[in-house]
Amino acid sequence: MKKRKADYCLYLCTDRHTNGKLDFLQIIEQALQGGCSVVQLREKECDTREFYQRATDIKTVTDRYHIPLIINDRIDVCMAVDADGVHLGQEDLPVREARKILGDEKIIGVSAHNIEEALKAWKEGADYLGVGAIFGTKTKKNTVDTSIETLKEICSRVPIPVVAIGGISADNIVQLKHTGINGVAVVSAIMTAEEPKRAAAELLIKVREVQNEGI
Ligand code: 3NM
Repeated sequence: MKKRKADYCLYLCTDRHTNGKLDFLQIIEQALQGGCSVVQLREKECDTREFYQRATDIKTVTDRYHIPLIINDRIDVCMAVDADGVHLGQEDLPVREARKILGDEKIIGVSAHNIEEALKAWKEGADYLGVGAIFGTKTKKNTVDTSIETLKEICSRVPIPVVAIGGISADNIVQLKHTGINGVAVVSAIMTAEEPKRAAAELLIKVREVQNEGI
């Protein structure tokens, strides 16, 4: 991976709630075989040691596929396992402070729900934005609805990659045509799929279709 560069077309955020048939690392591996281009380890319910262990385990898989690993919220865990970067929410450390700790080599992504948050994150040095929730989602509570119009405006005014998130499935990606996004981030569409590899491959086809028609 070139310094702080990544392909954001199909961004997998992990979740513990899976299809119950495959184990966590099997799902990640299948998702990568299906074409996921970035993985974010997202853990909300475990202690630091377990988070660290899961990060170590998942990194052995992402490294094998040469896919960037992003750690949600936890700068310390990112540094401990030498992941490729972190993803920060609006309640986490500001980008400038995170950059001081992480240095110039690591990717910093930020969740933004409106144009002000997006511009601020970009100006402070974020490498990409996650913008949502675009569609209804059962995966995360207390999301902020973000319209496709807002998504489009953010893409036109912020010169860093933008990834749409929230309720995205192979059926609704088409609605993101002409918004200017660089990719989509999904949790349940892959983590709870019967066949994660096939699910990822189908999502990727849809993303490519949209890209070809002016994403
Ligand atoms: N962040 P699914 S929505 C992790 O709006 C996350 O910032 C969101 O899960 C935001 O693809 C979300 O299953 C969950 O809908 C997305």
